[in-house]
Amino acid sequence: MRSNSYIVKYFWTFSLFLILGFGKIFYGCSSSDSPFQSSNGPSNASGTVFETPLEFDSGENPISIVSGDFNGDNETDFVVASSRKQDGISTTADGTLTFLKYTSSSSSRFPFTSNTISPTTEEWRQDMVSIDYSGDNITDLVVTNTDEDKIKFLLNDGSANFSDNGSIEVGDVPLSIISGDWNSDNQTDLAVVNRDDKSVSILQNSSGIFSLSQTLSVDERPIRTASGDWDEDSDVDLAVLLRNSRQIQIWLNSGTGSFSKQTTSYSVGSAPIDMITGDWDCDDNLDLAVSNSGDDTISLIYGEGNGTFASPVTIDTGRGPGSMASADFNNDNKIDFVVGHRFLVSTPGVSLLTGDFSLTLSDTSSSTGYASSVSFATTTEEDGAPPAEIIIIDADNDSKLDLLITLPLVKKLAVLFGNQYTGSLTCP
Ligand SMILES: [Ca+2]
Ligand SMILES: [Ca+2]
Ligand SMILES: [Ca+2]
Ligand SMILES: [Ca+2]
Repeated sequence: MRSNSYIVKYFWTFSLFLILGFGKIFYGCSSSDSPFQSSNGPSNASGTVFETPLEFDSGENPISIVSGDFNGDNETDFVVASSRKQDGISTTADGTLTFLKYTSSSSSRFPFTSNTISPTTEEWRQDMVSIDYSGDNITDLVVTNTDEDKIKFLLNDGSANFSDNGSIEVGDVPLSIISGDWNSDNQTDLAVVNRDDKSVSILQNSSGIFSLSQTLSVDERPIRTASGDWDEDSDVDLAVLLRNSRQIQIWLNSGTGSFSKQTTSYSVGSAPIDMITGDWDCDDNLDLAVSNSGDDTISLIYGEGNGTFASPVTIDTGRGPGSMASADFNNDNKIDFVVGHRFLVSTPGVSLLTGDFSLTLSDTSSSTGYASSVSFATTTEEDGAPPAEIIIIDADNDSKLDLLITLPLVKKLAVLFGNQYTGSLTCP
């Protein structure tokens, strides 16, 4: 299978550069996967809406980041997973976790101390969720073991010591995982997007033991799934984003965690990458948003509250949009978007894979409801760096929303403290 299909070679100032393990925002080698080409470098705007990035070492290829209280002190910590690592001109499985523990005695602007947790056996951990799957009120981890077509359970003893706690087979090349309570029994279940066998695995949790309850056949390569109660009947439904047909399929829940595909699907833009859910217009109906890397747009799909959605609204964003996150930065009860951008800067003989991120704020005077996006640097490195995942959180409790952005190419976690908007993470 697979690992070779992830290798794309770029020349950067005469040195061979290998980019891989980028499944979060990068898929395979078909022509439509080529990053956006540009002659302009990434944004170097820094220190305005957000403070200048602070950057912390986070393993060889940091992609996935999750939050949770992993040591029971009622403070939020973070875990970053390094999916794969460089080994000469190829890559190998890694799976190293960087645990960032909130440390009240720290005098750092970002008061977290880090330690590295190496896996027993190196694994390609492309994605991860933080959930209490065992029901002991301690936050555990579940990771995709992408090269072995499994997901793997890492049980937390309450002091952020994670032990291998079994695994379960899913489909071919599981690249992305989400959690939710599919059968409303107050136990956290899982859904796994399997890229290469065109399926989503539904896993139900019974007292910490998971079993495959359904496999959603989605006809072609899925990229993302998102969950929410689209029809407002008090059970959690799913949406599945398909890459080639640029469609979102809606799967409604019977109430027992059995999902059925709706006949209506929704079209998005070119080369969609990421999908998130939230209530963008704060009307209590959940909505969806998709980043379209091929045409530099975001598709907003507003829910009607009955399992159907309005025709997508397209808004422009910067070059090569990928991972997304949402919150209300400007406190107008409309949700705003932070989008990671990944693109190639090409000059004769040299191509540089780089990126930045943008903030798109709500603006009721605009026909789309949104103002033009504004781009910022992800890193203090002159060449910039493409984001993998973005978390919005108020990390320093000053009511201004901050960003955590994983930067695989420069092997850092960037922390950008907000210094302009006193925002809120969700609708009031
Ligand atoms: Ca429902
Ligand atoms: Ca809504
Ligand atoms: Ca807003
Ligand atoms: Ca803050």
